[in-house]
Amino acid sequence: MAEPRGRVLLADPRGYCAGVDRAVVAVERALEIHGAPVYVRKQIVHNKHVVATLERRGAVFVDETDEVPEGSVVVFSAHGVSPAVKAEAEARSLHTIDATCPLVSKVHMEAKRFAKDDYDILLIGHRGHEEVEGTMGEAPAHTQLVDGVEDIANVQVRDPEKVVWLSQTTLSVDETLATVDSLKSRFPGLQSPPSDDICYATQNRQQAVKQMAGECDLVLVVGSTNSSNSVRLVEVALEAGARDSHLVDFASEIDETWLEGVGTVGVTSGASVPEILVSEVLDWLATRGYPDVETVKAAEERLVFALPHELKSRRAALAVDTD
Ligand code: 0CN
Ligand code: SF4
Repeated sequence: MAEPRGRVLLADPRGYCAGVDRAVVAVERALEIHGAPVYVRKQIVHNKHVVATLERRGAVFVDETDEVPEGSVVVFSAHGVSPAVKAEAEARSLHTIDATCPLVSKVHMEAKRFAKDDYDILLIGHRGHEEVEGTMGEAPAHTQLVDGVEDIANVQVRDPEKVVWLSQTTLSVDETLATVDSLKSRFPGLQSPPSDDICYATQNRQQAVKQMAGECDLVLVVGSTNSSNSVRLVEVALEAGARDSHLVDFASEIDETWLEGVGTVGVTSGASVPEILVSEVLDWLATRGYPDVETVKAAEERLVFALPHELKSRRAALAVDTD
């Protein structure tokens, strides 16, 4: 064992949220029920390890439904899909299992409702992110994307008293509030979403990082580079006072030089990250002089979502068959 060099602060909550757990279990159940291959449109969640593990079990990840053979089973990812994608899948007679997180679906419903009432919708989110593409697809003619304050000057609305902002679920809370403030200076009549679009999991993981960042010389965030909520945790850590912070997919990506002069290491993980990857980071740190782990708790999470209904009814049907 190495000479003691310091301690670890471990964020709680971290890792899997209810929507990710449901989406990953949905693919596993689909494989059990239908057998391989089960097609998945886009990464089921934005995590390299999760995708590689499901691939080994027989999941086939595709970019678009036109890559799925007619009549096959396809799972839609946790980030959601536009109505156009659902229509394409139907046209190809695909058996779809919709693993869209219910909290993403909630934002889709809001977009539909405000579009029906003929509002202009300003969707705050990251250009090109799958969730944003799905949400915008609900009401393309009514929705404009605001990807940071730089986009605000280009926004055009028809009636400044009939404008609402909505957002992607996995943004930085503080950055989004700043964007909303700037939008409100341009459109004082701007309305807010009926409830928070940034989900509980995103908020809680950011809160836990904020609580520990001021004490940390280094914050390691486990997560993939295309995972919006994971990348945000690095930014939040630095903004909240961590001296240094890095995103790693695996313990093997940690650079020994990051530990130079480091007494306290913060550790957390994004909402799409299995706990095994965090355990491996803690083991890696323990063998390098950081064996003591103290938890920093920001919230208690108990939310669990039921599986997509397509799986529930299939399982029910199978159970009846075997009776
Ligand atoms: O990492 P994720 O798959 O997705 P983003 O953070 O990039 O949105 O985490 C699950 C979130 C959802 C939906
Ligand atoms: Fe749902 Fe939030 Fe998890 Fe995304 S991060 S899957 S919105 S609970």
